[in-house]
Amino acid sequence: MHELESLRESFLREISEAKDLRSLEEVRVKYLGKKGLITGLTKKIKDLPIEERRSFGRAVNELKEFAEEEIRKRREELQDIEGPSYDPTLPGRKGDVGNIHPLTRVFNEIIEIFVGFGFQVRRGPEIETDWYNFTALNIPEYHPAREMQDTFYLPDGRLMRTHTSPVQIRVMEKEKPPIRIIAPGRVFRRDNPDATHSPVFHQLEGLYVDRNVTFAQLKGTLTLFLKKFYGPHVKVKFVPSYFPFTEPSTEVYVDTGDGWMEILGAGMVHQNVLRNVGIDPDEYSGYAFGLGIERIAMLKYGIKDIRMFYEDDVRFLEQIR
Ligand code: FA5
Repeated sequence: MHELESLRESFLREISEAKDLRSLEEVRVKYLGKKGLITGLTKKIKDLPIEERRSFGRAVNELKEFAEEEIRKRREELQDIEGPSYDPTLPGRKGDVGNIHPLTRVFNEIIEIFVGFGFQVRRGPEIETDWYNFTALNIPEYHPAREMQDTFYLPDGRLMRTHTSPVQIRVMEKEKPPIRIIAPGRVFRRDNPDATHSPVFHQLEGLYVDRNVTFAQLKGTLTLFLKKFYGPHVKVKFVPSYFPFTEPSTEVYVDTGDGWMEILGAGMVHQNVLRNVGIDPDEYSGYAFGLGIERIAMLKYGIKDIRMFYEDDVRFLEQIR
């Protein structure tokens, strides 16, 4: 027992004399290491006569736990004095953070503006029937407009939608005017890829049907949208156009700085389309528009080639935040 007491004293003296972590570690090894002094005592327990084993064993274990705890406390003290073992003035390591895809970003911004105007978001399927994609939109089977929107067909005769306009039909079939919706989504065409065309691209449809909807409202809404999206100084022009499902029809161009770029088609919903969904054209009128999302994004960010959006090159993707 005397031995334990003097061991405890020398141990306490030595750890208080340890002035840095390294010399503390030496003390730890001296007492608690594999061949340490305290460790040595625990090995001796089994050689003692049976009546001494228990009390000696307990005392040694107590000393061992005490010593471990004292080492831990002293280590903390020394760590506080020495400071952290790394350099806290170095810049942190940055992990790679993901980024929202530019097309998603543009979609979100556009949706937010139109929701602010009172439009609600609706979605339709990417696989469509001939009826929704063409016939109900006043594009009968042998109409030349079908050639401009050639697409990919499934064996059962269904097709990949060529525009978001079929969502107009789906919504008007189900809902009663006033209808004020937008429909974002992916569309497909048998177009050869080039700098401004992709066989898979994105559109956002808009539809407003109510009593007394006018072309002036269409023009005002689209102009206000473009000012909110591109800024108040954007230059816009409305050019007469033709779509089988609107009459009259227009295409909207935006000044890119070197020339005009067509970004959307629009017009007053054709009376035949209203009849096809059981809405009385003598009571109601409507306007509709379809924005090309890629073109709108290209204009906003000065992107010269549409294929950049689909190549998943992070050097491109991380620039648009
Ligand atoms: C249509 O798709 C009509 N559904 C738009 C519409 C809706 C008119 C409602 C009237 C009422 P268009 O084929 O012009 O129209 O395409 C609309 C926009 O999609 C174009 O202005 C263009 O920005 C974009 N676009 C068309 N083809 C491609 C393509 N291959 N790649 C990328 N963008 C395209």
